[in-house]
This record gives sequence, structure tokens and C-alpha cells, in this order.
Amino acid sequence: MTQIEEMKEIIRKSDNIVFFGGAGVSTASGIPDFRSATGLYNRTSNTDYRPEYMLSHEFLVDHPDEFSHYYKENLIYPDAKPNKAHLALAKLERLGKLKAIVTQNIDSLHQMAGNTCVLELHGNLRDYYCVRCGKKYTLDEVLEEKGASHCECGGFIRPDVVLYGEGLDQEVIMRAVEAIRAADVLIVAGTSLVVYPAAGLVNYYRGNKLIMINREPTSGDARADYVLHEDVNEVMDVLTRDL
Ligand code: CNA
Repeated sequence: MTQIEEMKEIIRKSDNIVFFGGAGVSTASGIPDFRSATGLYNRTSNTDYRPEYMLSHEFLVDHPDEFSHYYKENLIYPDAKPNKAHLALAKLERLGKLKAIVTQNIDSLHQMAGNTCVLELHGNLRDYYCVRCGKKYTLDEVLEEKGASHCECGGFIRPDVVLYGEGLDQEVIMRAVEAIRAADVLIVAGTSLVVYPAAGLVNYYRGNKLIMINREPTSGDARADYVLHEDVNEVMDVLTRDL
């Protein structure tokens, strides 16, 4: 049996799969990741600030206008649609095989594909709130201004994402840990596994069917049972095609 055939067999037999993903899952939808050669961190920009700094809590507080301009220009893709990987995962949930998607992504494409079991470790770009009074806003309301959007109370409106220097939601972490710990199969895909604490969650998996799919090698390859340095869209499509 080839490696792919073995993985198909594992997925066919399991009803307790958990998917842990990152930005590489959405690159085929036209949303760049951070760390690939074509990713956001390797693009030239007309500012002296590093992208990591522009996506930090400190930058939001000190430069709200530039922070807003940066995320609105570089992180929001209102026309992006789910790709083959998202659709494959929606199929796995419909078939009762997928128990959770633990994602570092903030683009909501899993929900758009039809998944309901999505745990967003780094929040999302659907929801916005005023840092002063807590009033909630929608993406459309926020996009009306290019720079910082302001609430009627005068407070700054920010996206409900986790920036560098901010803590993750403990409830989401707990649910992710429980799902990964209980998983029969864990598929880790499209992530460089360098952003902590998110990347550390993979260590809670206790099984022997850890499938790692990423274009480039990652630190997770060593402990994986199956490693594919390929396109996650093609692989997920092939793995779920005959179900
Ligand atoms: P990353 O560090 O940019 O790594 C992405 C990884 O995916 C790289 O190792 C790539 O080689 C790999 N990759 C890219 N495209 C594919 C593909 N088609 N098939 C297989 N592998 C591919 O991103 P991580 O998710 O690891 O880092 C976590 C950050 C990125 C989180 O905080 C996210 O919020 C953030 N991010 C999210 C999005 C999004 O929501 N779509 C986009 C860009 C960054």
C-alpha cells in the first residue's frame, strides 16, 4: 500500500479526526500566509516597521491609525472563497468523521465551507468591538474607513483577533486540548508550527496516526507518523474523494 492509500484507509475507518491548521490551508483561496517566500513577511512595504510589530498589541496602542491601515490592506480578503481543503473538511464533518478544526486562521473560510466545529485560536476578522465601551461592529461598518475606525463613544474599534503580545482565549484552548487529546487521527496542515502557544497544542495528541501535510519541512515532522511535503488542497481532496 502506498502512503496515500494507507492514509485514506485510516480516514475511512475513523470517526474521531481532528484537524489542526494554519495559513497554508487558505493560500489557494488567494490569502497569502506569513512565512512562505511569497508570504506577507517577505513582501516589501513602504514602512520601516516589521510586520510582526505591526500585528502586535503594542503597535495597536501606539499607532492605531497605522495598525488599522495595515490590517485592512493586508489581512482582509472579502472575496476569498473556500478551497478544496476547506470543502474536504466540511465533507468529513458532514460524514460524522471530523470532531474539530483547531485553526490559527482568522479568515472564517472553514465556517463558510460549512464546518461548525471550528475552534479559532487567534480569533477572527468577522467581529469587531470598541476598546472603550465594548460595542460590537461588523466588517462592513469597519471597512467604511481606511484608517482607524471610531465608535460613537470616541473609542477605537479593533478586530477580535489575538495580536502578538496578547493572550489566547482560555476556553478555546481548553476545548482544543480536549479535542486533540481525545483524537484518533490528527491531521496537521499548512502551518510552519512556529507560533506559540498554538503550535504546542499538537503535543497533546496521544495516538499513532499523526498526519503532517505542509509544503516545507516543519519541526513537527519528526514525531509524525505520515509526512507529506505537498499542497494541502490537493492532498485533502485526494484523501476524501471516495468517501
Ligand atoms: P505561516 O507561518 O505563514 O506558515 C504557513 C505554512 O504553510 C508554511 O510552512 C508554508 O510552507 C505552508 N503552506 C503554504 N501554502 C501551502 C499549501 N497550499 N499547502 C501546504 N502547505 C502550504 O502560518 P501559520 O499559520 O503557521 O502561523 C500562524 C499565524 C499566521 C496565525 O497567527 C494566523 O493568524 C496567521 N495568518 C492567518 C491567515 C489566514 O487566516 N488565512 C493568513 C496569514 C497569516
